[in-house]
Amino acid sequence: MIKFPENFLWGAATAAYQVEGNNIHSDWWPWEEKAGKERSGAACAHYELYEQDFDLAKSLHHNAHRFSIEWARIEPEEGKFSQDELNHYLQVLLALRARGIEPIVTLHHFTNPVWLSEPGGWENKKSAAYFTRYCDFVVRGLARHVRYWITINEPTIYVSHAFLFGVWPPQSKSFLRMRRAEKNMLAAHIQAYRLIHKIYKALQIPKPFVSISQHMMALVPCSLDWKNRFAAFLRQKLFNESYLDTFARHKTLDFIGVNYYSRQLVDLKKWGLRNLVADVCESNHHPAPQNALGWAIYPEGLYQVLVKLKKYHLPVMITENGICTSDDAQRWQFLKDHLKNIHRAIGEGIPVTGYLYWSLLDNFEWDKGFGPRFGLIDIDYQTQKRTVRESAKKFGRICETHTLE
Ligand code: IFM
Repeated sequence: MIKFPENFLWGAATAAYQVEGNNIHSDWWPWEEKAGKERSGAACAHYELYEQDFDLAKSLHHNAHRFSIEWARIEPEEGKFSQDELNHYLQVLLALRARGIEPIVTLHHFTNPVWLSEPGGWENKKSAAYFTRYCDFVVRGLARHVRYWITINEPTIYVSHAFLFGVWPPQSKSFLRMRRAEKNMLAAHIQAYRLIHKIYKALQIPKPFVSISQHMMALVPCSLDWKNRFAAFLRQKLFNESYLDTFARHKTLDFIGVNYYSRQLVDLKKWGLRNLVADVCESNHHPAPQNALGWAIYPEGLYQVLVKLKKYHLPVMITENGICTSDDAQRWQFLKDHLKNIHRAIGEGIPVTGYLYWSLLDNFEWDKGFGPRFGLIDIDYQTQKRTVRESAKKFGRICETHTLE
């Protein structure tokens, strides 16, 4: 039997664009059409059905829930802020609080208002200032109901997919453009962090906990050959730690939000900059089960990632971890195996304070559309009917007892 701390936060995460539906002022909306992708449309109609969804979360004994605010709803036109939309998110917060669920609120989760994408999106020198101005409006309005803020979700994934690999809007394939966006995102977090603390101080309410959600991969050398170990070390610095290092230097992290899904088997084919950062093993040396998107399932990687965070001396929250699969027994196995590895890390002194499964609901998986099923709760997209999966009920038992039998 494995026992987790009594004050542990248990729950699940979502993101506005993936569940709310009809985010017509966001850059992904016109892009889906232009790029010929599956349309997000009404998604899970969570914008209307959030109370029903939170009832289900409560019935599953969740005591925490992460969701995001859609910037384009709050500021559909540059400089014009919507009090009605802010009020919607206030109602969302009150609905969580009324059910005894602690909200963890994300301010940027991959999408931007269309008006921002036109003058260059995150490449625009003013983007950090625009983001901070939006945060100012939101945080002033909601501060009294929120203790945990995530400024930006997975900034490394966002900048690489949007500006380097060219698979997300604005589909750029340029290292320089990625670096420009990255610089602005780093500045955006630092400015937002300071602003949020300033607002709480002015309102004389207890200090908030502010962080980012950092996507972390277990970087495993395919063989113990020193070249592979060196490449894995370099990738750990670049992909997993560089943003955290910058923010830690600026003292702008109150905890570390970790999103963990998979591993990368590092196998250097030859010396070269590209090879150092991108070569992976293509043979079946270390077979692992996979999720529906073909990502290797590697629970011990979560332990490996967590112990490397010791040097930051900060609390850690798992802000995402999950599997897309049509086999719900596989989801339950995934959950148990990852929780065991978190428990092991806690035992070794890593102060993990919470676990948020990705995701509460099946949802719109970006350029992959609605195919991948990550949810604890199944969505019938024709009828918007919710069905709680067996794995969710078993996870709910852990949330209730803080114990994994
Ligand atoms: O769905 C995404 C989420 O938006 C960010 N983290 C990874 C998830 C699964 O790909």
